[in-house]
Amino acid sequence: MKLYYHPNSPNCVNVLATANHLEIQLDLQLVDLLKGAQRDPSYLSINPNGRVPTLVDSNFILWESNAIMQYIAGKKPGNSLWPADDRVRADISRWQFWQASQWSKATGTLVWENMIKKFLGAGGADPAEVKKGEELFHGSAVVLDGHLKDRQYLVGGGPTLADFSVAAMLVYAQPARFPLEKYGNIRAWYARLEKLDSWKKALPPRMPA
Ligand SMILES: N[C@@H](CCC(=O)N[C@@H](CS)C(=O)NCC(=O)O)C(=O)O
Repeated sequence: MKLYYHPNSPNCVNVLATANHLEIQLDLQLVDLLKGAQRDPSYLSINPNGRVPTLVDSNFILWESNAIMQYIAGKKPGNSLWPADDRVRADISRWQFWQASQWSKATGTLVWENMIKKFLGAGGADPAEVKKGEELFHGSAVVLDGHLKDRQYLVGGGPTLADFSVAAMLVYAQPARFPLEKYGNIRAWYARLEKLDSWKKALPPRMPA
C-alpha cells in the first residue's frame, strides 16, 4: 500500500502511528506541500481535495486520515487499536468524527495563526482569529479533559485509533500555543501516548527554520 504523505502533517502522524503500532508496511510517497505538490494535476487525480494523506491499495484509493486508519487497521484482524466489537468501533468512530468536526477546527485555527503563518512568511497572527481559536479550543478541551478524568485512554483500557486521531494535533501544542494549562487530564494522557514507540516513530521532524 502506498501512502502519499508529508512528515509534518498531523493528519499523517495518526496514520503512521497506526501503521507502526500494527507493523503494517506502507510505501511512503512524499507530497511536498511546501512546493505545492498537493495541487499538481497528477496528485489531484487521486485526491481532488489537494490534501494529504491519500492511501492507494492497488485500484482502491482512499483519502481522509481517519478512514485510512480504519482501513489499514482492518488488515490486521484481532488487533487492539480497532477491535472487532461493534460498540467499541462505534465509540472509536465517535472520537474520530469529533476530531474531524470539532477538535480539528479549534486546533487547526491555532496551528495556522500561531505557527504556520510565521513559517510561511504569511504575516503575524491575527488577534481576532487567535481569540476565536482559543474559544473553540476551550469548548472542545473541556469535553476531552472531562472524558479523560479517571481514564487512561479514550476508549477502553489501552490505546486505540481514537487516541491517535485526537492526539495528532497535539504534536504542535507548544509552537501553536494551545492553552492547555487548565487541562491536566489531557496533558497526562498525551504524555502517556508519547511513551509509545509507535507514536515516537511517527512524530514529525522539526519544521525547517
Ligand atoms: N480531514 C483531512 C484533513 C487533511 C489535511 O488538512 N491535510 C493538510 C495537512 S495536515 C494538507 O494537506 N494541507 C495542504 C493544503 O491545504 O494545501 C484528513 O484527516 O485527512
